[in-house]
Amino acid sequence: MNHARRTSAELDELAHAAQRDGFCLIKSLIPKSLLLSWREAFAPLLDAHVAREGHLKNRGPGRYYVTLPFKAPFAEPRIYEDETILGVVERLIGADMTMVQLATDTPLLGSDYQDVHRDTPPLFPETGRETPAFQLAVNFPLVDVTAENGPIEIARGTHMLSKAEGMRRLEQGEVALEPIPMELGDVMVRDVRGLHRGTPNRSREPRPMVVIGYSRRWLFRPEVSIRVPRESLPHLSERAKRMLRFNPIVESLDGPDETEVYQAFAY
Ligand SMILES: O=C(O)CCC(=O)C(=O)O
Repeated sequence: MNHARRTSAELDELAHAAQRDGFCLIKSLIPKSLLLSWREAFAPLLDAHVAREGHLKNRGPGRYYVTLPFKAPFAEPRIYEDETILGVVERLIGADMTMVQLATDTPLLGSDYQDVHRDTPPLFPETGRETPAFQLAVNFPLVDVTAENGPIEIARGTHMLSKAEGMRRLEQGEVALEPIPMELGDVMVRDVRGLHRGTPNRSREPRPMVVIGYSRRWLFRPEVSIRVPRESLPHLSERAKRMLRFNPIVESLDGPDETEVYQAFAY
């Protein structure tokens, strides 16, 4: 699966970049053919989501957060157990981390700039200081992300600052928001505390960005989960079962779609 298997030193370097900048980019990691099957399977899920709860507009106009079902093609160990991805993730949040989120962020034509935000509050707000990473987003797009279709913008290095200090540095021009273009197949490992925002998609095609959330072993995020079908359990590796251990096991993924519970997302 890995186009070129990364050495341990390369994984150290990627993890170091993420610790320094708040994110790192892994180029050409996932085969495009796999992502094209995701894109095809995702289109009807997006349509159904917009029809069902598009009026909520909780991510901003023309922008949708859609949870993916843990079944083919999305339940894909060649991605969520990819050795390069997990090598970086484990270096950042520990080997016994958990996988807790499988979803997408998609701006459409008509979307706008989001307010600059982080995806989580600090662990210890009363100290005014940040800690090592505890919550990561592994992001990869289902299309090429260009200047036109709404690249995420991130302010490098702000994950280790309080939000107030990060915003001050942005306002004073000491740091800047950088658009992050990505090609189909590229993967970003992102500390979700880095200040960032979504930008407008000015094209006619949706710009889906997958997010797989990984957390330190002691972190519980009630706003996200992966519903794991019981019938999939015998097919999961021991590592996958361990990574998924805090998620609900369900008898079926069918049934009425529930309104997305991950509504409050910006801190
Ligand atoms: O998908 C993106 O471009 C970023 C969206 C985002 O930051 C959010 O909705 O929290």
